[in-house]
Amino acid sequence: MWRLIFLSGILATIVQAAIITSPRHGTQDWYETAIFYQIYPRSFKDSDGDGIGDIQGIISKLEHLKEIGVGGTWLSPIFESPMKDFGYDISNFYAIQKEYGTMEDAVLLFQKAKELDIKIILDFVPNHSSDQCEWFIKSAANDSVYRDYYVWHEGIVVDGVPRPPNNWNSVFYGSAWTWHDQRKAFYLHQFDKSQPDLNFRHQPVVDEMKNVLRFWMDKGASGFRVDAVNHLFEVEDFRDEPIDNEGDPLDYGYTKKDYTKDLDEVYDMIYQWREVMDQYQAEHGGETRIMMSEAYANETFTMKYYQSPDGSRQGSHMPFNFVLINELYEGSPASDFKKVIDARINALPSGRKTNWVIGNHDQARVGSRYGPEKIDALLTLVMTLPGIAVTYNGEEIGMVDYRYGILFNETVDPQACNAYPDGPVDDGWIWKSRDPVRTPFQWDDSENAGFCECGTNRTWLPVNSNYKKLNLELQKSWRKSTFNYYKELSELRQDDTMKEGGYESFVVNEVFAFTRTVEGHDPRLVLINLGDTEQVIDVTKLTHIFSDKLRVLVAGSETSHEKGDILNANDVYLRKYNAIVVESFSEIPSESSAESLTLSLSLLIVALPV
Ligand SMILES: *[C@@H]1O[C@H](CO)[C@@H](O)[C@H](O)[C@H]1NC(C)=O
Ligand SMILES: *[C@@H]1O[C@H](CO)[C@@H](O)[C@H](O)[C@H]1NC(C)=O
Ligand SMILES: *[C@@H]1O[C@H](CO)[C@@H](O)[C@H](O)[C@H]1NC(C)=O
Ligand SMILES: *[C@@H]1O[C@H](CO)[C@@H](O)[C@H](O)[C@H]1NC(C)=O
Ligand SMILES: CC(=O)N[C@H]1CO[C@H](CO)[C@@H](O)[C@@H]1O
Ligand SMILES: [Ca+2]
Ligand SMILES: [Ca+2]
Repeated sequence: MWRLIFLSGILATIVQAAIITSPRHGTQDWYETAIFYQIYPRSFKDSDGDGIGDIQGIISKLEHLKEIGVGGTWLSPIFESPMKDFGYDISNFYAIQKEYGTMEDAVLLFQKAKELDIKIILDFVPNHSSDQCEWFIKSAANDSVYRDYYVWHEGIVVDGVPRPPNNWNSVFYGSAWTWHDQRKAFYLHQFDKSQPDLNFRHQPVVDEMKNVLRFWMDKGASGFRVDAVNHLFEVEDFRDEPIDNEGDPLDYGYTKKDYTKDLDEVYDMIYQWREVMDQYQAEHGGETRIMMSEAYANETFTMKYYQSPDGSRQGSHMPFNFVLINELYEGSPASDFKKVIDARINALPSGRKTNWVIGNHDQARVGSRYGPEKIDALLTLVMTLPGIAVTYNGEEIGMVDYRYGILFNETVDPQACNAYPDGPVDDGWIWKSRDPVRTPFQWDDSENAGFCECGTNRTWLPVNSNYKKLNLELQKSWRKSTFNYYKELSELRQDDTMKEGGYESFVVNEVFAFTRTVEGHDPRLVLINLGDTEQVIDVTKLTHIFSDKLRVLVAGSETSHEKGDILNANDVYLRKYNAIVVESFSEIPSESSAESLTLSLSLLIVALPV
């Protein structure tokens, strides 16, 4: 009797101990271990045949997101807009663009996604509105309420003609100032001239934008991805910026962005928005509403988005980490991967997670930047490095840019069109254009790649002509496809080792390798051959934590290895661009925690003094 009670007491203790082996288990918030998926709504799925993707289209494909293990999806803007910059020019922050659907559709999307445990994050574009926004029209008319909603300047009069007040240029080429005849002043626009900058030095604008956040949280949004946030403030005295690159004085890169980007006031605004979201949370309950922030900025600046330097104010949950886009390239050696990735992980404030991004609607697709053969290698990094994984729609099937397939007269991106108002004088527009990365999602090999059944209506951008060979349906039918590999990686991420395990990295020739380890589980090793020659790795020379035999957990579509293969640790063969994840293998089964628990339990019971 006594002995029985004693034993069951031990049992309870051990079960608990087994759970505690993962130190931070249960303390991580939903977003910290999630896969985020960016949907570009215009190109995802068209439900009504007009050639433009829409909200009902997204609803019809939520199962796809579920299948690949997505926890949150962020949508590029779906708000009312004249579409000069495809939704990044918002004319009504409180309404849905008609061609995308209705407010009811949006609310339905939030609900349907929630049923599948997928959170919908909306794009929040605070820096500017459309010039067709009621606020701007009233501001231009010198309306007493809206007069200071935007950044106006009367300019400098030279020979009786007003000139822009300084040398600031727009990201999309040309002066950042445009004359407005009605207001008799210039307005500032860091992007297209149809996107006047809001004046965040004016309190009513600050209040209005906080209201926008609350409005969409009330509708059911789980958070926001904040667009172009480092452009929010400019110096108050509008001084000229120093010249950075002589050459075309209308080019964005002409000046050094000392007075128009990354100003200290930006962080304060981020912390204020976070307060709004935390307060909303406290009042309404539910899971954490999150803020993701976009800023192409260096490490020092990016870290300030997380929290104030003294840690007293919180900021963005997820400042995007663009190192795999901005600091590493097709030709980067494995040693650069180690250097850049380690630096980013080491720079994090304590307890915070980074995230890994390899594409979005502004950047060449990963397969086009690194080469199609390296898609699996890059996906492996995104999915197995410590932190949050971010996928841009189409990456999961390895879509590539349609760079030479779109003609100039079919090009719609203002970044390309503005720079070439007189037509294609050279082929520079081909590289300026972001259209090639925004072509419709390739679902299957039917007409328009299954994106729409639109008869004689054209799709808003041409479908990549490679869709018969590269589409989701086809990839589902091949065992070794990028899509199936993506799914394996997604499943691999689900356990404690990947969610919270430690990280240590190594470089051997052109192989980048790193461990993921957590107490009580077999150590894992990720091996990625970034080079174009085959490699043989002696893992025992890298670290002593692995046994002599390794078991393959996942193997990229380019490798000769198969899931379940047993390899000799001193002799791991990798073809060029191969990626695999392995773990220690021993004859005594110890791979699953349930088995190791039984094992340690029986050992303990044997050891009990009876
Ligand atoms: C073509 O688009 C129009 C709206 O622009 C829509 O009314 C029509 O149904 C579409 N045609 C097809 C075949 O879906
Ligand atoms: C706008 O209104 C203010 C206040 O009434 C006035 O001082 C200013 O001159 C007006 N500006 C224009 C361009 O009408
Ligand atoms: C980032 O840029 C700022 C300003 O140019 C500089 O002070 C800072 O040292 C830079 N940080 C890093 C990590 O390069
Ligand atoms: C673009 O120009 C080509 C000829 O260069 C023509 O065949 C095509 O119809 C044009 N497309 C549009 C959308 O105007
Ligand atoms: C990645 C991203 O969302 N980029 C956007 C930044 O902001 C400008 C202006 O709003 C857009 O044109 C970009 O698409
Ligand atoms: Ca449509
Ligand atoms: Ca601004």
